[in-house]
Amino acid sequence: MLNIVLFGPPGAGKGTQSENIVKKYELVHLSTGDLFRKHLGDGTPLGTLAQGYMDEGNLVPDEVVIKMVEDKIAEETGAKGFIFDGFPRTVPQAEALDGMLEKFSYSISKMLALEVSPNELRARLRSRGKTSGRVDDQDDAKIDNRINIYNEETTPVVDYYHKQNKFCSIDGVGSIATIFNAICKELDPFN
Ligand code: B4P
Repeated sequence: MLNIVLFGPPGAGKGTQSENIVKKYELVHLSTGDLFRKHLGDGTPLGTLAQGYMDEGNLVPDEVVIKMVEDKIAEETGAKGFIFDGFPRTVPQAEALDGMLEKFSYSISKMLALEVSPNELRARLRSRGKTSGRVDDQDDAKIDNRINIYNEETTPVVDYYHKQNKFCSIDGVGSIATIFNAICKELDPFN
């Protein structure tokens, strides 16, 4: 079973590359950002709770995110594998993910980290903000807050997977196809 963590700062291309990975490797796409936006669109209490954090570019509390992911994994019986997009974003989330997967005798195969400079991230997010309607993409202060939170709270996750020999860095700048090829080189041996 192929289970991937797709990691990187906001705007690194996690959502973009996930679409291609899901098609090629037939994995279940589990994007915590997409799940929160779905809850928000459906008007659920979880969506309302998450909105306050997301609109400001802050992280939703760990216990809320972890519970949502746990429910989603349990729903997907018979999956060939999972791609975790935007999760884990903290070390407690990474530890919880390992615990959840263990219950099903699954484990993470590889963590792929998309590397993109802060200036490029800002440009991509601002550009998406013109059409996405996402409040968190439309304000420079919120974009900077997301990048700062990534540097402070999310980068320790790199070390977590390094220690397990699962970390792999991918250059996230270039054409979408070139980046996807680099990802496939890492994933094909598992297939
Ligand atoms: P996410 O939905 O995960 O959003 P993201 O980090 O902004 O997006 P991503 O990296 O997927 O960017 P994309 O491919 O779209 O999170 C949103 C919020 O949800 C968080 O701020 C937080 O509040 C909350 N949240 C989510 N998960 C959480 C968790 N685990 N814990 C706590 N809170 C959580 O790419 C961005 C843009 O770049 C697009 O416009 C795309 O077209 C462009 N692009 C992509 N690849 C490119 C390339 N190669 N070249 C040029 N442009 C490219």
